[in-house]
Formats: sequence, C-alpha cells, structure tokens
Amino acid sequence: MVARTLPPATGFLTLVEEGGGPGRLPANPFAARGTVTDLRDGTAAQPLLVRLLHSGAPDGALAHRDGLTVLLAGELYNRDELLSLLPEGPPSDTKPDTDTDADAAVVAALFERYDTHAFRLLNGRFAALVVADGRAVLATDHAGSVPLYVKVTAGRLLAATEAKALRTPFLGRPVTGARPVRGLPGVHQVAAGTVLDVTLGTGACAADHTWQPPRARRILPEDEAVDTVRIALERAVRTRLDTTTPLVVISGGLDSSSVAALAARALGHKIDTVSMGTPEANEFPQAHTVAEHIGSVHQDITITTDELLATLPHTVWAAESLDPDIIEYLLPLTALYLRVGGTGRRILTGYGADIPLGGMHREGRLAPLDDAIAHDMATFDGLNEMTPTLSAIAGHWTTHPYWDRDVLDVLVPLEAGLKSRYGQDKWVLRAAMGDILPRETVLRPKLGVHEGAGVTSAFSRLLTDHGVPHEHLHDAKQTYVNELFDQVVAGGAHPDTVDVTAHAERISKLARSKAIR
Ligand code: AMP
Ligand code: PCX
Ligand code: MG
Repeated sequence: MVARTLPPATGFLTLVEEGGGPGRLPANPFAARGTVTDLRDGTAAQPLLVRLLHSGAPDGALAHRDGLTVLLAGELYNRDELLSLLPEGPPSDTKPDTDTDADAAVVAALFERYDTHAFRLLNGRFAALVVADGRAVLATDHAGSVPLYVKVTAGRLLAATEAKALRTPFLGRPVTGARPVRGLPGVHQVAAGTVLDVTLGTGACAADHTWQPPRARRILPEDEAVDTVRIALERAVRTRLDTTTPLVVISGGLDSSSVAALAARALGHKIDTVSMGTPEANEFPQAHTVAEHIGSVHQDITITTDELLATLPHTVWAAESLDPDIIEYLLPLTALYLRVGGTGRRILTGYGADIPLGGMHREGRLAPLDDAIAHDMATFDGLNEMTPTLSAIAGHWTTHPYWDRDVLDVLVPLEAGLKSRYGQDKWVLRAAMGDILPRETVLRPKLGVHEGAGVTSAFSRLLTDHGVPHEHLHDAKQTYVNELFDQVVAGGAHPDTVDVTAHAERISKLARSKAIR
C-alpha cells in the first residue's frame, strides 16, 4: 500500500493538433472539483495541450517514453501483474515512494510493447490518452467507469472526461465506435472497454473492444464458487485502499456492508462509514449493526426531500446521464457525497453488485434471472452510473469494487443457480461473506438505494405533486431529465441556477396537454 488518497488526475481536457497551430483549450468549467493545471506537451509539429484536474500531484498523470505521451485520469488495480510484464523492471519514472503516481508510466511502458492491446491488460478505473507520431489513442476501462468524450476533425482532436468541456463552435466529424452526445454536435462518448485509434491527419477512427461482458456461464461446486467470489472481492477492495482512512457509504445492506467489512479487515484499523436517510425513512439501525460489528466510526446523515430534489440538476450535471431511472438511483448518492464533508476523501461503495448478481430481479426462476443479468450487462454502457464525477463535484474520489474487472469476470459467468439458491437472492455473495458480517445483514433481502432510504418516489413525486398523470410519469421524467441535460450539460448552465420546481410545473403542463407521451 502506498501513500495516495486521490489518483494524480481525476479528469482532463486535451487538444492535439497536427501541423501545429495556435490552438487553445475551450474555457468551459468541469463539474468535478479539483486543482486545474494547464500544460503544454508534445512536439512543435504536433503540440498537445493538456488541462489536468488533479489533487496536487499532476506530474503522475503524464508519462513520456520514446515519442509517446500518456495521460491517465484515474488508477490501476492490477499494477503488480502489469509490472511483471515489463522485463526491464518498473519504468524509470516509477519511484518507489510514489509508485502509484506512475500508473501513467506503466501504461506508457506497456503501450510500447503491446500497442493498443496494452489496454486489454489493464484492470482499473480510468480514461486514457496516448499520443504518438500522427496518432491519438483514447481508451476507457472495461466498464467505461470514467466517461471519455471526443471531438475530431482532420488534424485536430479534443478529448475530455466531461462532455460539457467539449462545448466548442467547431464541428467534429462522426466517430466510428463512439456515441453522439445529445445537444453537443460532433461530441461523441467513447464506449466502455474500448480503444479508439485516431489518425490525426485525416481524423479517421478505428475502435476495438478491450473487454466485453462474458456471455457463457460456469458451473462450479458451491464451495469453489463461494471461495472464488470471496478471494476476488477481497483483492478488489484491498487494491482500492491506501494508507489513509477510507470512507465506505453503507446502506446496511449486504453489498456495501461486505465492502466495509473487507476494507476494515484489510487495513487492520478503524474505517469510516456513513449512511443516509430521509426524515421519512432510513436504514440507520441496520447500518449501526454493521458499523458496530466491524468497529467503524459511523455517521448518519439525514437529507430532506427538498434537499434531495434540489440536487437533481447537480446529478445530471455530474453524471451526464439521460436515463431517468439511473438519475433516480444516483440522486441520493450525489446528495450524500455533497454532505459527507472533509476534503478529497477516498470513498468505496457497494454500487453495481446487483447487476452481475441479478439482485434487482425479485423472482427465483433461473431463466428470467440470467436474462436480466445478460440484459443489464449488455446495456450499462453510456449510463455513466459509475462515474467518479458524482462525488468529484464535492471533491471526493469514489471507487466500486463490484465493478472491478476481475470481480465481474467471476460474478457474471456464475450459473444463475448459484445466484438464486435456497430461496435467497445473491446467495453466493451471502455465503462468501457469512463469516465477517452479522447474521441479520447476511440474511437481509435486497433494498434499492432509492427504496431503503425512503426516496423511491422523490423524483416521481415531484412530478405527480405538480399534476403529472400517472400514465405519463415515465415520459415526463424522461423529458425532465432531457431538459436538465440540455441546460447543465449541453447549455453549460450551472446547476445552482436551475429552478427544480418551475421545471416540474412546466413539464406537468406539457404532460397534461398530452404533449408528452
Ligand atoms: P444499493 O444497491 O441500492 O444498495 O445502492 C448502491 C450502493 O449505494 C450501496 O451499495 C451503497 O454503497 C450505496 N448506498 C445505497 N443506499 C445508501 C444509504 N442509504 N446510505 C449510504 N449509502 C448507500
Ligand atoms: N442499483 C444497482 C444498479 C442499478 C441498475 N443499473 C443498471 N441496470 N445498469 C446496483 O447498485 O447494483 C441499485 C440501486 O440497486 C442502484
Ligand atoms: Mg446493492
């Protein structure tokens, strides 16, 4: 373990130009908070302008090697494995005392050997850019957990970890293998688990997958499945810790409590935990049971419905997501991150466990369960639910151990009968965690983040209270989110300037006049 709390960079905006030019970076602000540093890199013939969003150690986010420049926002979780691939030992700029600062240097050394295939080797939470002679290579991690956006014309490429940073007048060309972003002409999102190789001279793009969700299912004896899950999750939690005290956001449910228990064991000292509730409902007693069991320093935070709703524009601004259900899940988490206090905390969550384990699917039949898992694993891309920007608007860094690449490669392929077994959902995880969690936590049925804390309907109720007929609710929520996106992402407005209630009134009028279907 090494001394770091946040990765060297948590975001970036870059401009690469071929043939030089007076190029300037757009002045749009990031939603993510952090220190902003502008650097000039590259060569006279191919200048590279970089705006780094960082936590005080910007150098570690950039690495150079034989004409290559690597820029990395985020961090790697399989450094030891990766270093074993470098016969000459760690890259020279990997200093032992700051070694995780050199994740970018490890990527540079691997890129030199493996070219774009280097990205098939990485297990991490990152967005990366490699600039080589005449080429710019963009890469997301397996889950696209750090969003990455690009705008390309012949001779010029802009890339950033937030779409709104790429609001510029110049038009980009279509990008193969990347999705156009609503309201931002020419801006595209690089897909999850993808490396995009751009020929700068022409702006031609070629995309290649570096990871895809497994479709086959493994048949394992119970003990082996349970051991494999425990080992994978333990490693994923351990590699996400540093020497500082982590904060685990716990609902008191199985997923997040498992992360907290494993973090406390890996560190061997007290960790911090926090739970949120509303004046109407909370799971504080369940969270206290866990906190006492693992000996964490625990805090309860109560968030009012008004505070929650006031955070809607901030959630869309940070996540840059257009999915109303995802915005509803992320809303309480965003509100919580804004309230936890402190500066630059490393936060672990149990987010995403229910996707590979089918925890949201409440029936015991195996075929629909595995269908739901396959469907959710095929449709997560672009939802941005794992984005670090959600907590970065409060200056914190989050990381989600269940969406570690190697944990997913264990969980997704387990045959559905190991996930639903003996009348329990997520059986394999319950069995894997039985020895370090209170019995009642292991046996609790699943509640969603939007349910347990009494916020199921905060967003829905905002609209129904303003007269949206129930049958139009889903469409009204979609329109509401689209319009927020148009304002705070495509339009560049600050979320504090959005009047959440006036917005609801307008949408409701539209819904009642049947303009929304
Ligand atoms: P869920 O799967 O619905 O429990 O939510 C995803 C993750 O969000 C959990 O694993 C927790 O890390 C976090 N979370 C959910 N609800 C709360 C809560 N009430 N307080 C703190 N964290 C929560
Ligand atoms: N979750 C889920 C993920 C939400 C669903 N996302 C998806 N299907 N892409 C989880 O934490 O696993 C809850 C509340 O449950 C959020
Ligand atoms: Mg969960």
